[in-house]
Parts: sequence; structure tokens; C-alpha cells
Amino acid sequence: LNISIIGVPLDLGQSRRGVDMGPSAIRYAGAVERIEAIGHQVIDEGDIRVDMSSRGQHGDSNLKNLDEVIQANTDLAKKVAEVVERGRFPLVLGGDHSIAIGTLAGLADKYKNLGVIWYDAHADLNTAETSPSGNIHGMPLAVSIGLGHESLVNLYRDGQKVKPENVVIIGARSVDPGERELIKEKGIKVFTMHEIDRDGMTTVIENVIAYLRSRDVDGVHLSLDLDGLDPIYAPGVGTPVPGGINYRESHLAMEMLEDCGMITSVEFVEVNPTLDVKNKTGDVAVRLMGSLFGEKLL
Ligand code: DIR
Ligand code: MN
Ligand code: MN
Ligand code: MN
Repeated sequence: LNISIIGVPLDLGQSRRGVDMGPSAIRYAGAVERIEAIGHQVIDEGDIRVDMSSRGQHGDSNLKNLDEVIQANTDLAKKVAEVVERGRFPLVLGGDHSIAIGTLAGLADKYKNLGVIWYDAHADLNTAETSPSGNIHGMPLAVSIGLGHESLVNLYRDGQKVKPENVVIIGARSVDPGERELIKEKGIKVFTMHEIDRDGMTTVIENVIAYLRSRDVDGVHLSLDLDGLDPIYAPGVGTPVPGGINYRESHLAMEMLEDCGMITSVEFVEVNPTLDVKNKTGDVAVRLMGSLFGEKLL
């Protein structure tokens, strides 16, 4: 693959500082070297510029730092679209999960029937009305299916970027009431920790792949929130939830996704080195990239 790394040092989509250092932590853990060693060609495109100057100010909505989140995501969308246009594979490094709004907007230029795998403890399906926190990182999936604040929904290009029937959530264990309603209403496919415990990750990923094939998708974006993993393996995240996906299961999931050959873009988000233990979470992210990009032991 010809991979382009895009860093997004954004921490304004949630309330804890430090996740803006995520791209640095993941690079420091050796992302470029690891992926090149597999045999891929990598260009580090650098970071999207984020305006931190008016942090904490609320505009006319209850969405925190809305203007700054819009600005960074619009720039990210342009960059992702440009990278895809050049025939390259986007690998986006967050930053908090609000950056998925920009990534998916940029991907919508090329992919008209994109599949999305949302690997996360949370559903990220809140809107301004249902959000308990006002944190935009709890909203990107809702925004991308066309629900929420209009300036987010219409970011980069108007309207829905992804069909709700093309979305699969894996690892959910903290879902708000409004999100639960939306999952039912839109028929969004969710594999919670219950399904992972009961059926095993092999069966879950087989089902994910079969489902996305049945949807006849023209590409698949993997949006991997490190808090999808259990905090034992990924402690450096802003909103850890116990009882998560373990290290082996996560590697297995990445290897199976690599084998299916459907993944066309990826983002790793929510790595917060200020909450981490010796960059453990950045390290895990890079190890998972190894599996996802086809590292073979023998
Ligand atoms: C919660 C937390 N559902 C919210 N969301 C998180 O604020 O909307 N998403 N942490 O990653
Ligand atoms: Mn998330
Ligand atoms: Mn999460
Ligand atoms: Mn989060």
C-alpha cells in the first residue's frame, strides 16, 4: 500500500487536555518504521493545524468548542479527500474522536457506499439534544449519518456521509439513552461486549465482514477508538470503561480485517499520553497497526 499519515492534534471535542498529543505519541511509538518494515510505502503528511486560542468558549449552542472543531475537521476533510484522490491510503492519527467527522466527510468524495467499522466502548451517536456532556467526540457517528448540529452535518459537503445501514459498532459497553433509541430507530448493527464474550471475536468479525459484503460497500473505513480496548491494555484514554476488548482479541480482529482485504482507510483516536503509562496506549496502537497492515510472524 501507499499510505499517507495525517495527524490531527485536536483535544477540543472533549473536556480533558492532552489527547492533542496523540499523534506525537503514536509516531514516537514507531508507527512509520513499523509499517515500512512490512513493505508499505509511507508518507507522513504532518499535522492538521488546530486553533487553540479560544478554547472553552461556547457559541450559541451547548456544543463545546464548536467553531474550532469545525475548522479542524474541514481542513482534515480536504486533506483526506486529496490523499485519496492521489490514490493513497489514509491513516489518520487523533486527536479525540470528533476528527472522524472530517475523515468521513473527506472519504465521501470518493466512496458513495462506504462501510464503517466503529471499534469503541461508546456508540458516539449523541446529538446536541441527547448529549449528556456537550462533548463533540460523543457525536461523530450521529453527525456522519446526517444527525445533529447542521454545521457539523454539512461540514465539507452537505448532508449524510455514511448510510446508517453501512455502520457496524464493535465493543460497545457504554451507551447513552438517546444513542440506544437511535440504534433501534436506524437499525445500526452493534456487536456489544456481550456478543464478543458469548460468540468470540472470530465469529464477531466473520459476521461484520459478511454484513458489510451484503451491503455491497465500495470501501470500508475502520475508526478505532483506543478506549474500545480494556483500560488494562490501553490506559491512556480520556473515558476508560472497564470490561473491554482484550489485547489478543484486538490483534485477531485486525488480522482478520487485513485478510478480508476490504479496509480502505483507518483512524486511531483518543490516545492521551498525559493519562498513559510509559506510552503503553501509543505502543498498542502501533502494534495493532502492524497486524492491520499485514505483519506476519513467519
Ligand atoms: C458519552 C461519552 N457518550 C458522551 N462518549 C465518549 O459524552 O457523549 N466517546 N467518550 O468516545
Ligand atoms: Mn469514540
Ligand atoms: Mn470511546
Ligand atoms: Mn472517546
